[in-house]
Amino acid sequence: MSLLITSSRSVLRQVKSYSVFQCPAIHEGNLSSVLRTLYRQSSTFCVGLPCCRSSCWSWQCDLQSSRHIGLWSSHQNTPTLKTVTDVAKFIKERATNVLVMVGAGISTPSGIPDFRTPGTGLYDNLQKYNLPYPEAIFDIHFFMMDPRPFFALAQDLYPGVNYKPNVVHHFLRLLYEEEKLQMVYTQNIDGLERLAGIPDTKLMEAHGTFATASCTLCGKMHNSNKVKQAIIEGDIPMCEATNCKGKVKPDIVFFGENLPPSFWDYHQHIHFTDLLLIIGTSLEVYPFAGIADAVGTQTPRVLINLNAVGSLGRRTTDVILTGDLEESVHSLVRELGWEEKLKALEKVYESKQINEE
Ligand code: CNA
Repeated sequence: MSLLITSSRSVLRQVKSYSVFQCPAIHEGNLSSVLRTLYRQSSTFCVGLPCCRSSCWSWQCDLQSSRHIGLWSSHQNTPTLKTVTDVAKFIKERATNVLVMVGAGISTPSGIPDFRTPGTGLYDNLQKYNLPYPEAIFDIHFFMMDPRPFFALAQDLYPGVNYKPNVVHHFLRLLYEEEKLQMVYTQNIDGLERLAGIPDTKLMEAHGTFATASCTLCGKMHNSNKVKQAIIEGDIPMCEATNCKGKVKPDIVFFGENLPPSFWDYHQHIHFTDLLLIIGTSLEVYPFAGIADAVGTQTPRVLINLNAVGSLGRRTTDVILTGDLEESVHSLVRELGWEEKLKALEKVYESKQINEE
């Protein structure tokens, strides 16, 4: 079955003369809500999306489910958002697919330094590791020669040992609970999004994870608990495969290594994104930073960061909330009227921790 879902009459007029789209059934209505139902029910469908020009029309194939999704572009009024109040109103009333990009900044309130903040950033504090240059700590060629600096950092950063999620992580979880979250794309390797309870299906750890580990020579997967134990005890985990003397590394993506293949699924997600939320990143690391520019020009982009970064500010649909990100997130939560819900989530997290100890 093929379906066209659109709320725009002009799209309907155009689509009838556009022969690629064979749409025996046409459904008008709110895109996001109809789409969710259809995604479960139909095998093939095409959708009307808020985009601007016919040059944006494209066909996409959903590889995971082999369902063909025709993407149809049309104009749709996007309100101009200026303040945190506007952003909250948009999330409450219009958004069901908030795409989130986060970086090291969101973990600074948990006590983990980011990379580049002068003075407190990791790059300014790596002297103890005797590195030839700061980025060497995540350089695969350097790691093969001397893995000790990385393992010393990993010992400190291991998820669930020294650090816990903060208000930003809990807010992301709340977006999920409120059925507003499309996906969190994180550059962080500290695992705090997982600890906050964001499920795998909603999380793309673009720069890898400590949750799995494999041999840097033969690629054999290793038991992540054993690897964790070794690293925490200050040992370097070695491959257990016969005749392999490779070092085992948590599946963190180093400079010079490929990102997980599913990272590239963002090309499909962005067609369904109502709002892009970017928190605590300098947007300097590619290809991750490319997501920010890939979203449609009509999609509001909201940056919560100490300062403006990347191309944010160049589009009329951009909102930039500078300053301390914890404060900005608190005021967004306040405007959303979610303060009590957030507190409840934090409490659940704390009591779970106590029970596990
Ligand atoms: P980055 O380049 O260090 O940028 C962080 C951004 O956050 C900067 O623009 C800061 O101004 C901003 N920021 C920091 N603290 C605050 C605050 N309290 N309020 C407002 N803004 C703040 O880090 P990116 O994530 O952009 O760089 C990508 C690297 C960093 C990825 O490869 C990560 O793996 C890597 N990294 C991760 C962690 C972690 O897992 N927690 C820590 C350090 C580095």
